Amino acid sequence: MFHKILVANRGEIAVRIIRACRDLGIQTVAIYSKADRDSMHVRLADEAICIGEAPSSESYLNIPSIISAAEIADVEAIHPGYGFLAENAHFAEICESCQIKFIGPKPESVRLAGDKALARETMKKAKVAVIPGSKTVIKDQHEALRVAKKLGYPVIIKAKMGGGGKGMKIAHNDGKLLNAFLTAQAEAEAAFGNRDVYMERYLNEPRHIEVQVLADGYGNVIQLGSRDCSVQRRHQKLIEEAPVPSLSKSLRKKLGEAAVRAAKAFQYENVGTIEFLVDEDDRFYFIEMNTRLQVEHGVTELITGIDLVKEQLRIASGEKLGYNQDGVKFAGAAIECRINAEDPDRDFMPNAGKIEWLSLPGGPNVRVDTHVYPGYVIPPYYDSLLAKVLVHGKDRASAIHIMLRALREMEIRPVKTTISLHERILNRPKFRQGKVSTNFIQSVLVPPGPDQIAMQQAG
Ligand code: MV4
Repeated sequence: MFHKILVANRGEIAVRIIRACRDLGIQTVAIYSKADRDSMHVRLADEAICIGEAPSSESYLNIPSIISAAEIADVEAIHPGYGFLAENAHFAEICESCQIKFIGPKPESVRLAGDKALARETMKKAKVAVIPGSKTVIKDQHEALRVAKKLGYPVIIKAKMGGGGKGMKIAHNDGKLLNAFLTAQAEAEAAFGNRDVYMERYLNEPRHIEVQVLADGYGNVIQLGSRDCSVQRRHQKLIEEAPVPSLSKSLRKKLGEAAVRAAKAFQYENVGTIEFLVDEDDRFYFIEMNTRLQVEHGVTELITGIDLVKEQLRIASGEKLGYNQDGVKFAGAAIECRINAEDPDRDFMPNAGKIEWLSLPGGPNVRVDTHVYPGYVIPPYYDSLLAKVLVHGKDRASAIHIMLRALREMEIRPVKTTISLHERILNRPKFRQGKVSTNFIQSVLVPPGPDQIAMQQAG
């Protein structure tokens, strides 16, 4: 096992990784930007190195600075967390070339999963269903028309190097296709530096279901059940839960088996997630593989009792999986609510500033993963996630009640947060029935008022 690792991240996930390391007796080195000087992860780590100015490009995305910090602190490995460089194959390669273990998959797996068009072809070979679509990249508008005609409308155009919904464009007919195609190419170029796009038939009202996989360096691959991430706004997940409710036993089994086949096809190592869409007829399709620990990993931990960050560290240090598939037992239901510093009544406008009052929920079956504390000043430079509230109940109905109790206990003043939105969602009959699609959130959100529309129009 490692003696000392560098945590190349910030916020709640940096705290989460430091805690797992401390449990395993591993020394930790935090990196931080000047804006994060007073952050919790800096206080909790054994050592901390300031690596640059507040903007991510000058700090948490600055590969030379991070590698220099790792060399100075003489660490054996780097944990990238999620976001930032967690799925950057180039960074993983640089770590390996500097004899620093990247705590995650091999760079080639990151690269293979990162090319969404190539990933589809890899899945077909592994007999994992993909959504009917183009065999490769769509080279021009004439080909786009041909492929769309063959698929049938509506179609969705996606960036080859995209993910998480960025650069996706939906077209409902030939008239809309050209603009969607050209816009998707332009957005892909701007966001990913690669304009290549591919096309799929668009699934209306799908459920967004993902399966957690765990793979060691000796070919052992297991799956740790499913998570439902359908409650999301503009591809930002708000609520996640495990297991997925209202799934038949056979569909649950088929999803798990498909996820293991997919991980093997990517020659995967470490913790990863296979994302599927499930249509109204319970047919499921692979859409992406995430080669990182996810924000929502905690709900899987709560129903399996497996600490995924510790498993990452064990696998990266060369250990075999501590479990086989039969050894994984599932118990109860878990739900996570993401508490963001955003105002749901003002179109999720982010708000930064000082936390003057903070009361966090607690008690039986409640877990809060957070980096905030009374007096903490929320910086405006990074994502708006303040805390994750996770609960575990004997079943889904109990988990919902425990979550409502926890949210009622929670107060962060004067910051506007998503706490009240979560209470609204959890009280919706459709959510309680346990079968919401990715369109559900629209029915909960407050439509923007005339002043907001005016503000948006004013830009
Ligand atoms: C789709 C889809 C419907 N049809 N693909 C891709 C990125 C992933 N995170 C979500 N993605 C989707 N891909 C096909 N062929 C629906 C989604 C999707 C979604 C799309 C638009 C708006 C919100 C969404 C939320 C979850 C899934």
